[in-house]
Amino acid sequence: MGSLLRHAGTVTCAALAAVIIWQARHSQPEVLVKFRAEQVEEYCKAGIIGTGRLFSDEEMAAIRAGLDERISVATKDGKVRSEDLLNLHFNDTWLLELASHPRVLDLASQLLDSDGVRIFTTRILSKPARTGYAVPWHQDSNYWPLNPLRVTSLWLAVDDADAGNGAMQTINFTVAPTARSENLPVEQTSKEGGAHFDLNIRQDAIAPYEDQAVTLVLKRGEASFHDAWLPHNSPPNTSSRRRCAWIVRYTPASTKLIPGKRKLFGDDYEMLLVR
Ligand SMILES: O=C(O)CCC(=O)C(=O)O
Repeated sequence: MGSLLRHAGTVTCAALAAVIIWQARHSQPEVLVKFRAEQVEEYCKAGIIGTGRLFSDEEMAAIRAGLDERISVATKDGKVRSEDLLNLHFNDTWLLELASHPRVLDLASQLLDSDGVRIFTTRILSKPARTGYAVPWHQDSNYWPLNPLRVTSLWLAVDDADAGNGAMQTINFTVAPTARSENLPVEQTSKEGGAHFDLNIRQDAIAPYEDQAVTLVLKRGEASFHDAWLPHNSPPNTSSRRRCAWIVRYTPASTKLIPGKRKLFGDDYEMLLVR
């Protein structure tokens, strides 16, 4: 497994132990088809759960090739960064099928405790080697005008992800219980912008928890699901390795968009019912 580095400050024993426990709990040789009851319980407690291996090496080779192709087409003219490839599934059947993979929908359905599942958004967030951007501390809940605001996000590692190449870090609900249902104070860093992170948790609000952040070290083909309210970030990728993720947000069938709150989600925004 990759080495553990802390985003800021030194490695603490608690943080190191948290990562070791994370890795031990979430690695298994076979692909995961169903969460055990204790995994669902852990998700409810912590706001995040690892799937271990979600796709086989063979499946991942095809997924990676398909995503690489989309990245190269979408970034060809240099107008959009590979971190910001949002909602391509609306015009791409292959991506819609990937987002609707039955194994993933079964797992999302378990975590949402809902037979019916919608795709809310998809994103390819591929941090190129050396110049990959940092994602600031945020809660997704701040961005999403949904009622009820129940979302689980699949984060599939398309490349190995570790602290060296900008893996995601989380502050679990066990550490910051108020974050479970409240937005921590934010500062708006720029005007609202589609794929950009502009509602960052204020430094003074995140500081008390930062030394207990967990780095999600995942091998290609492994994944995690996180809750909409979970505080998370990721450092820049200054390494020589790319760090690419395929991210899909799922809601229960009953969740509705509240139109007019954010530009990206207009009256005609479609939350596709896929199960
Ligand atoms: O991939 C990352 O570094 C951040 C992803 C993220 O913010 C999210 O999935 O909500």
